[in-house]
Amino acid sequence: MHAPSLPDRTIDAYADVTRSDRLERLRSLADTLADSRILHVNSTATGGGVAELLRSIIPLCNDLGVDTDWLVMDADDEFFEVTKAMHNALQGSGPPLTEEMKATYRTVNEENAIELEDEAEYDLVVIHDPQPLGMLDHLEAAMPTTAIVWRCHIDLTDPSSEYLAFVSEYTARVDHAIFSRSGYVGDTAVPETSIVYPSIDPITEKNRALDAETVATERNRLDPLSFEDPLVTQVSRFDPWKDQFGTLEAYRRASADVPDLQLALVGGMAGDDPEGLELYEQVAEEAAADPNVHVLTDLPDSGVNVLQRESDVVVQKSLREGFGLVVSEALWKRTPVVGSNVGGIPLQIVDGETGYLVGPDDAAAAGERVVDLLEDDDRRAKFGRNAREHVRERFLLPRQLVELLDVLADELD
Ligand code: UPG
Repeated sequence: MHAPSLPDRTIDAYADVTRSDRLERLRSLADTLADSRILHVNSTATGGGVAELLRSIIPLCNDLGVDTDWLVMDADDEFFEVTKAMHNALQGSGPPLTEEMKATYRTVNEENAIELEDEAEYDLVVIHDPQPLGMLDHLEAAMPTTAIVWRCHIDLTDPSSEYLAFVSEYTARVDHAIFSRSGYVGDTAVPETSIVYPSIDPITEKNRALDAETVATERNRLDPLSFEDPLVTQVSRFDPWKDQFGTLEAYRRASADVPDLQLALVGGMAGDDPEGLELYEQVAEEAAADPNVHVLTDLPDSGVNVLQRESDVVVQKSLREGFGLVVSEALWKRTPVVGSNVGGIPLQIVDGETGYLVGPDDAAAAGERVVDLLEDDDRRAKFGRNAREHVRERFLLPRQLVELLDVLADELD
């Protein structure tokens, strides 16, 4: 296990974007937890939504006086191939689950859990996603008084029953499980559950307002992409559920009406996702023939910020999506989003008000909605204003933190 380095955060920095009663509630919950030691465990320090959330939540909890650590599992590709299969199968399709895969999963989890024995005693451990759940086998014996909360970030609308049964062997033994939507609990064996929507952090380099000089620098760096011509962007890990091929199809449909349209497909590789490189290569190959399609990897957060801010429309054509931080990231920057009506996306896109929802298999409809928005500057501006307010109230970090600390305080009561 290793501890990622973290930025500084102070709760005062959120005063401008948070109702005062919410801030007071946060401080009072933090007081309740002041004598507790809390640990969050996940499987990657970089890339992807879970790392994005923890990078803000952990320092903010500490600023509030709640002693909170974050440790990331150490594992090799063999383990991550098993857990990526698990992730895919829990979202809807994956290979058969073999005894060998289960053995790899258990061994790596045990090795990581043993390392925890040398760490200080925790009152509560939050396990993020299925990868570290197997640590329970060891933790139950080594830390018998520690409360365990499972935080599930994935879309469990239609999971493979074989994998769900395997994961349920563990989830049945945690004290509490948190899901991102009520529809995800389904047949998962869990003692008690809460629903907490994820959130974006408005003060990070990715989401904060940028001065004109930074915008100009990032725009130059993105050359030959032009900000003078219409631009559609999707920001996603290279993962089959993000459906970059569907986004390409939607772009082609839209280009028939808007010939100078450009598409930016921005993606990164998460440390726990061995599929990413292969998918990136397939997407890049398919995009290579069209000079108006730009497949961009490893952009700095300020570059992602500029693209989400300066694109005319953002697309999120996922086939499954636990929540989809990228949707709120774009909406917060007043950019309307055309997204699939799956998982957490419809919580964020109010159809006809902050963007448009389309069926996950309907790339043509996505393309048509992009055209509708590109052809109407006033509608884009109006949706952008609505989008900012929608996210301000519902999907910023202080709201999520209140709900998370509420669950943790209950468990430690
Ligand atoms: N990102 C980058 N650069 C890239 C690609 C992605 O910075 O090139 C960031 C992106 O800005 C966002 C994060 O990575 O902050 C991706 O988060 P998200 O859109 O939420 O997707 P996942 O990585 O798939 O995150 C998982 C779930 C998702 C959920 C999230 C938190 O799949 O649905 O919102 O966990 O619960």
